[in-house]
Amino acid sequence: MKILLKAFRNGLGAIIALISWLIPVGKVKRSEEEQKSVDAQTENIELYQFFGCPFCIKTRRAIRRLNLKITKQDAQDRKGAARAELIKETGGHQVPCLKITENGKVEWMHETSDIIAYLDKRFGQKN
Ligand SMILES: N[C@@H](CCC(=O)N[C@@H](CS)C(=O)NCC(=O)O)C(=O)O
Repeated sequence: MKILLKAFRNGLGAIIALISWLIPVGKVKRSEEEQKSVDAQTENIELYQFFGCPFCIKTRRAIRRLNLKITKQDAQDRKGAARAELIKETGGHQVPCLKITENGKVEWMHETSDIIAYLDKRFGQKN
């Protein structure tokens, strides 16, 4: 029964992910120079996530809209290093979780709305 529920949840998640991927997003446009600066900043940001989690899909969509190259880490794989790191550093496996490394300090940010607000504030179009 547990396996069936898991398969259903994963299947549904994959369908939602596919639909979200198919629906176009209006991407933020930047000059080449601005994009390079943003790309350099996002080298220090990673998203710990599950592929089919609706909150993660929403976060990935915001990342696409903001035209950000943020590395995604698969925190679903129970044997994976990303999940182990997330549990070790945050005490749990809630996703999405944004890892921000700045000036040698690491911040782990939970909550979809907080993550999107942070990315919008930092990388959104200011006009
Ligand atoms: N309030 C959170 C909810 C996130 C959430 O429920 N994520 C689920 C996956 S869809 C999760 O991390 N479950 C595992 C856990 O809570 O440890 C948000 O908006 O980001």
